[in-house]
Amino acid sequence: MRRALIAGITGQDGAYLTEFLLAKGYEVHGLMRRSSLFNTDRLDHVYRDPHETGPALTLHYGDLTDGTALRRTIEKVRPHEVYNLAAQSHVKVSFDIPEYTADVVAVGTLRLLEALRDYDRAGSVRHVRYYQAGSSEMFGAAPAPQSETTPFYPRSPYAVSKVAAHWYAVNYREAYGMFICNGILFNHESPRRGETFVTRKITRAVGRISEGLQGKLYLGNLDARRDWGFAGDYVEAMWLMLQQDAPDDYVVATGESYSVRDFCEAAFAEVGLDWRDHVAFDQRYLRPTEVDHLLGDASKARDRLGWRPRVGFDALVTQMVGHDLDLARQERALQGAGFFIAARGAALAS
Ligand code: NAP
Ligand code: F7E
Repeated sequence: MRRALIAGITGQDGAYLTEFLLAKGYEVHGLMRRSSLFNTDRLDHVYRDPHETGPALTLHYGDLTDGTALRRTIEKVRPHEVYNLAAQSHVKVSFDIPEYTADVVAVGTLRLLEALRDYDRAGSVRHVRYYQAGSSEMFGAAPAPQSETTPFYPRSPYAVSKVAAHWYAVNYREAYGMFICNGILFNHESPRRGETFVTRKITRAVGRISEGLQGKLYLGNLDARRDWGFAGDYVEAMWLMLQQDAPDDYVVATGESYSVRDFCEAAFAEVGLDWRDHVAFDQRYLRPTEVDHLLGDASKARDRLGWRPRVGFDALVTQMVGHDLDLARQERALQGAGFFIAARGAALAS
């Protein structure tokens, strides 16, 4: 049985990748941060009591800031594949906590690679395959469309840290012959997306406004354009990269871009509302440096991996709004039964 270790298993992509690997028969291990509240909501539906079914999914406490625990977990799990999805992944927040972002995203990747370098033995059964979660944010101000040959021009502490992680990964591949792939993934979304990323912030608001639970939706820059795909499609590309004969780097994207304004229009239209009646500007959501236009050219992934996105922009919006409308209806029912529902995250500018 193949064993995979996922750092960042509790995140959006971690949950989809776990489902994908379990369906392929993998034994999945995840690295999870200790939290004062449970943070496994995205995984609870795939978790099975090991006393009843055997250990298909096992969670281990760990943190990319703790190199000793990373080494110990790798020795214990003895993975065939390692997926590094762990990150402080919010671009705007990275301007508020740049040192922490660098410690997790850049140095955290280095810690994991160092642990693997010592564990890995090229040519032996130990030869581990490693996936690094790179980002289109690394292209930043580089003109669209962006491909594997586009030079990086990062525009945030998050993006600078991802560029460092990317080059650590390339260097360890070249220096030590390790099987390392960088995925350069453009924005990918889903009903499991964190609620402070713009797509989910919009679809949550569409649900709540249409159910009378929220007044306005406050946003920043509506002109930014993104290449938005579906997270469930993108985890397959991660896995495909690790199944090739040789390691390489790949852009993963849909090849279409839309503005934040386009997303608002489509999402409010799903419930028969005009976005202009409900969206207001708040400069708190602007970033010190913005990324204006990301549009990916994923020809290499298509030609070499046979990967294509299945879910397009319209279907993605429909799926996310449908999910968040159901959630808002549940909230309204709870409110009707006398439960207090807090407007989550309202005090945070992200
Ligand atoms: P996400 O939902 O924010 O998940 C991030 C994961 O990293 C969570 O499991 C989080 O744990 C974990 N994490 C954060 N800090 C950590 C630390 N110090 N040590 C260990 N784990 C830590 O992100 P995502 O959307 O799934 O994205 C997955 C990866 O792809 C990230 O590296 C992200 O930067 C990158 N990426 C994302 C996109 C996108 O559009 N989604 C595009 C390109 C690249 P908690 O649950 O405890 O917070
Ligand atoms: O912003 C604009 C904002 O936070 C998208 C991460 O997964 O994808 C993500 O980073 C755009 C930006 O994602 C609001 O200014 C307007 O131009 O949803 P976002 P992101 O910054 O593109 C990349 C590929 C990653 O790697 C990252 O980990 O939307 N925008 N108004 C807003 N954005 C937010 N969050 N909130 C607003 O109110």
